[in-house]
Amino acid sequence: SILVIGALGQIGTELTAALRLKYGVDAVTASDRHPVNEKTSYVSPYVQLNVLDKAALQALVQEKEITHIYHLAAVLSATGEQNPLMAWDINMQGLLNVLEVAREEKLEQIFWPSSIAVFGPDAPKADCPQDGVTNPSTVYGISKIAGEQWCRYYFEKYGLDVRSVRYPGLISYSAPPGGGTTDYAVAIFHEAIKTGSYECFLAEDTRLPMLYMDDAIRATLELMDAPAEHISIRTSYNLSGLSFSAAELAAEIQKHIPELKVSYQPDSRQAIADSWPQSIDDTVARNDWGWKPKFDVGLMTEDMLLNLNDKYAEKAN
Ligand code: VAH
Repeated sequence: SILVIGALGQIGTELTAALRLKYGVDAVTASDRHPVNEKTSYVSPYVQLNVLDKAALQALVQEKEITHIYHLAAVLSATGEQNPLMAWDINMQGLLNVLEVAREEKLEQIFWPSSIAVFGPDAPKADCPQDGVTNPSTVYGISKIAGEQWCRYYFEKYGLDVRSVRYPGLISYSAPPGGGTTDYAVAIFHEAIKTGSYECFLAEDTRLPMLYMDDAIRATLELMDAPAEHISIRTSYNLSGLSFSAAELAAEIQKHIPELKVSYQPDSRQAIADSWPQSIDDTVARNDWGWKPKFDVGLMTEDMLLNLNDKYAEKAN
C-alpha cells in the first residue's frame, strides 16, 4: 500500500486525494507531523509521523505493509533561510530515513520532489536546461540538489526505484503553501476575493517558473507509472508549465476582478526569486515519459477563482 509523508502540505493534500481516487482510500495512508485533530480527519486514514523518527517510520511501513512512499515533507525556501540548519536537518535526514527504510524493507517505488530551486544565479535564466549548472543560493536548494544525488545513489547502488521531478512554484486552491518564495501567486487569489487588494512581496517584473497543481499532480502520477526503462534521469526531471511575472498574473486576475489593487513591496524573498531561472526547459521529461502541461495562465486563473469562490461561499454560509 502507499504512504504519503507530509500529507497535510500544499502538495500532500492533493496528492493524497489523487492517489486515493486512483487506488482507493484504504490503499493510501496519510501522515504528517501534526497530531490527529479535526483537520486531519479530512485525510483519514491518517497517522501522526515525524519523518525524523526512523524507527517510527520503519514500524509504520511494516505495520501497514507499505510498498510505495511519496515523501513530501520539507522546509521550503523562505522558511529555510530563517533557520538554515533546521531546514537542512529536516530536508536531508528526512529523505535519508525514507531511502534507508525503503532499502531495508525492499519497497517498490519512492517519489520525492525536488525543485527548480536547485538552480542558482549562474544557471541560464530562460529555458534553463535539464543539465543547467546547479549552484543553489538557498539551504532549501542545497538540500534538494544533495537529495537528488542521494536518490540517484540509492538507485545505482541498491536498485531502489526512486523518481523525482523539479517542481516549479505550485499554484493551488486546496491547501495553503507554507514558507515558499512563490507563495505570492497563491495569496494574490485569496486577497483578490477577500479584500480586493494585495501587497506583493516580490517586484512586479519578477518572472518565475510556475505550474498549476492539477498539472503537477498528473505529472507525478504519469512519472510514477512510466516503465522504468523509459526513465533516463535518476536525479530529478525539470518540469515546466507556466512562466509569468507578478504583474502579468495580476492583470490576468483583473480580467475577472477589475477592482483588484496590487502594490509591490519586495522583501527578503526577492533575492531568492532573483537567484532562480525565469523559465525551465523540460524537453527530457517530454521525451522520456510524455509530459505535457494543460493549464496556461488564463485557464489556471479561471479554475482558481472558480474554486476559491466556492470555498469562500461555503465559509460564508
Ligand atoms: C518555494 N514553492 O517557493 C517552493 C518552490 C520553486 C519554488 O520550491 O520554496
